[in-house]
Amino acid sequence: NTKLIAWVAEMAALTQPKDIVWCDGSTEEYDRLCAQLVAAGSFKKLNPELRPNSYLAITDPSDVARVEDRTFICSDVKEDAGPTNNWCEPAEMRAKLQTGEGALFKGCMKGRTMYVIPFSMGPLGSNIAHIGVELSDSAYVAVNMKLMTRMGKGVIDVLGADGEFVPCMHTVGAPLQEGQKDTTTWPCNPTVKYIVHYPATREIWSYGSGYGGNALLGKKCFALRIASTMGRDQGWLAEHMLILGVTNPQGQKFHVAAAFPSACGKTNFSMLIPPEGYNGWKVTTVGDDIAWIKPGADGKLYAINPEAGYFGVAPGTNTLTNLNCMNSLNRDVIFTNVALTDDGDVWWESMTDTPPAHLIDWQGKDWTPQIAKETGAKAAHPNARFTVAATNNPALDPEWDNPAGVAIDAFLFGGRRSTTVPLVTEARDWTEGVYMAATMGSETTAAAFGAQGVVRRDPFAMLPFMGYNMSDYFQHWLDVGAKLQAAGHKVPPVYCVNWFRKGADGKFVWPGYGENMRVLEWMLGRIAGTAKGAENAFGISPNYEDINWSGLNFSQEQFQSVISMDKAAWAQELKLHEELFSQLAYHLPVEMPATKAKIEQRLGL
Ligand code: SAT
Ligand code: MN
Repeated sequence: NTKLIAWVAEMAALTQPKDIVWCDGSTEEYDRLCAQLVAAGSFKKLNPELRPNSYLAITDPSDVARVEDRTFICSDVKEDAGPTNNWCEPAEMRAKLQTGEGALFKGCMKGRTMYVIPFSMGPLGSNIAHIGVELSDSAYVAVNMKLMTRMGKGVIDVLGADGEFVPCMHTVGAPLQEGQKDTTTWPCNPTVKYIVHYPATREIWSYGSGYGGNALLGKKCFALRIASTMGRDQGWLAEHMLILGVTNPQGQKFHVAAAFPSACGKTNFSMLIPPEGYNGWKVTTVGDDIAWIKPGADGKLYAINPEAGYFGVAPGTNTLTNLNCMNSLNRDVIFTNVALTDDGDVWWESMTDTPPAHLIDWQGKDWTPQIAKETGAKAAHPNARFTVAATNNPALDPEWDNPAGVAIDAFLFGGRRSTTVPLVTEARDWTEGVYMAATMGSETTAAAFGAQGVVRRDPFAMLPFMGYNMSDYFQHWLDVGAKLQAAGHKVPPVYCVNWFRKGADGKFVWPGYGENMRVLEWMLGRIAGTAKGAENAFGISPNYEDINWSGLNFSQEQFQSVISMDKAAWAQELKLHEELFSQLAYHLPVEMPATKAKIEQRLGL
């Protein structure tokens, strides 16, 4: 591919690495790079008897999460990035990163190896898939990309002589001078970080971080921010959604796509194990984080998981909250920022009821339950992660790698809200569904730098991942639905869910995890036309008797406290919708305020 060869040469001239390695994606290569990371002290090989073929990486304390305030959408005009994104004029950003005096990428890979990492987002050769090539000076990135994407030689073959790819430039931003050795096992730039996207030319430039979504550029940068702009131009959707298959005892299978903000349980939901009383039901995972969705010729919406692995939050994961995930993590895992046990295994908060008597915490310090009690020190960082190939998942859906994708039967949108938002509400139509998704709020988590537990509007769970103007994105969703309906097709129903309502005691009322199956069953019943519900101001919610309670003790009162709509709380909530709409006034679809007015009318406000 002449374009690829020329680009690699041009980037090598800019960044001046000491050598270049073209990744082939083989197991030999993976093992070699991991051994190299072990030798450099960046990886610790875990006890092969307890955790075969697995490693622990510990990052610099400054480099533990996505950096939203350092993330830029450099569209030609500011309005195209919209009010929810940081924007910078492309020429100005290019000067800063590439062309100006002291530009950050000039010589940024000195003393380091540049890895050429070709990857496919989606099954190789699928007409929904797209190819990217990441150039990175981090071996950690190369091995993570091997688990997270279809990476290596097969991609070069699909690319052919003149195939298109998204160029993804990445550096940890820590060049080494002649003869200088790394003084750290996690090279990064603790103070200067840029996560930059040029939607017009479909380029990604990431500087200074080696962590997760900042550095594994196939994930949020490509599969969401750049892909959302591709989807807008080409009539498809790039979404922050898990995709699951659910099969009922009659053998009928449905596919559900569900959007939740980072660290709100997408991985758990996608690997759900139906509870006691649900004999014959089965949930299978197509994807746990991102969905690319295209309308098919038959009017159905077909979704693929562009990724090939999971980069999930470790703390909180255990055999009760997510047994399939724990079983996925038995071997072949890269752990980042979890704690190390004395026998060379890993541990994180709530992995087991009783913590080990002694650990080395994620900052390399001694940790005991007593120290934790006294100082509040966490063994694992709250955003500690595992990287594992999807093929390790015992609940992997047989269709997960199908290039045609799976037909979506329902969309779910859910935030983390301790009050106000009901357990589940069905939108009366597509527009009401888009409204629900657009106005979604959620309490912030450790997945991004900044204050935690603060409610912010997170439309479609896409706030940190939108590649263009949020209002134009709402319009795009309305358009996709309108086009299907105009052609005589049905659109999938849309649901708003909230697993996170708390009681007066500050505890979650809804048991969540596997018990979410009950909500899922109600939705499937709605699709089949068998389940009942009651209209409220926001949409349609189940009555107590519309949910299958077999095997669970959940009283009518408890149910009321998670399903009820409090008028005063909703008057408050609608003010926040209004605030969002005034922020997004430019190009805001008229359907948004019109839907809000209907809700107010129904509430008698
Ligand atoms: O670091 S990531 O962006 O990959 C994780 C997340 O925020 O969902
Ligand atoms: Mn995510």
